[in-house]
Amino acid sequence: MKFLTTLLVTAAAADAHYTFPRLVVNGKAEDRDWSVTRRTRNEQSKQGIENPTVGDIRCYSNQNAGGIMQVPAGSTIHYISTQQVNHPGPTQYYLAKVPSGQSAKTWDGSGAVWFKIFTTYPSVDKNKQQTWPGQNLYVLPNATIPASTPSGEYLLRAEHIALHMASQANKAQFYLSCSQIEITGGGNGKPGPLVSFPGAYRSNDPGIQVNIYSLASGSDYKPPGPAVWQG
Ligand SMILES: *[C@@H]1O[C@H](CO)[C@@H](O)[C@H](O)[C@H]1NC(C)=O
Ligand SMILES: [Cu+2]
Repeated sequence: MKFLTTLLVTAAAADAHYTFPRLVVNGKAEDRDWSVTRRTRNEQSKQGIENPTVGDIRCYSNQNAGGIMQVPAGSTIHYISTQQVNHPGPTQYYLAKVPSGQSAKTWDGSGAVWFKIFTTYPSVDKNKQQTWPGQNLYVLPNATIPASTPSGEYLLRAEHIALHMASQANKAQFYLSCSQIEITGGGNGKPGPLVSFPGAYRSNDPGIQVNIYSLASGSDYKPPGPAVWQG
């Protein structure tokens, strides 16, 4: 039995993929995994999504969460990962405001409702060695909820795109989670551009089908989706 366990652990470590079951707001994590973050379909398999045009690209969830986390506007957020985020690629965060009369506990996030608040670029040194923010950590990078985001309930979508094999079509891997939050103390900003999931990404977007090893500088990378809303 012990031998079998060792074998399984070794097999899992060989290509460790990940889920993001816990949102952290200003250093305080949600009470337990999947309490405000919607449980994802790959909870066991840890498999990424390879086709960014499928319905799962929105939240990858098979279940809504029971709670809603309060997030003061201007907060620092990140996610805890179940495994080391060992693949190269960007981390992006999006928000979608829950329509009035609906709840973050049940709303599906459909329509052109998502705006991007954060993305990352690699740094490339003079030996062409590339590093991405958060790479090899057990957390996703920190981002700020813009202080001018209007108060109210939102879905927060966190995404890490693994690009190590992405020079082939449909070989980028999308790892993601959505959390149910309520932004408090917000402002009068007009978030945008707004996009839908699926819809925002195509398989051959230059940030999705890309040979990252030929990037001359980090800013040559083109993150998929809309521009970041600056708040
Ligand atoms: C990210 O934010 C947390 C607080 O939520 C803080 O403890 C941590 O030091 C920050 N990490 C970095 C790399 O700034
Ligand atoms: Cu992998």
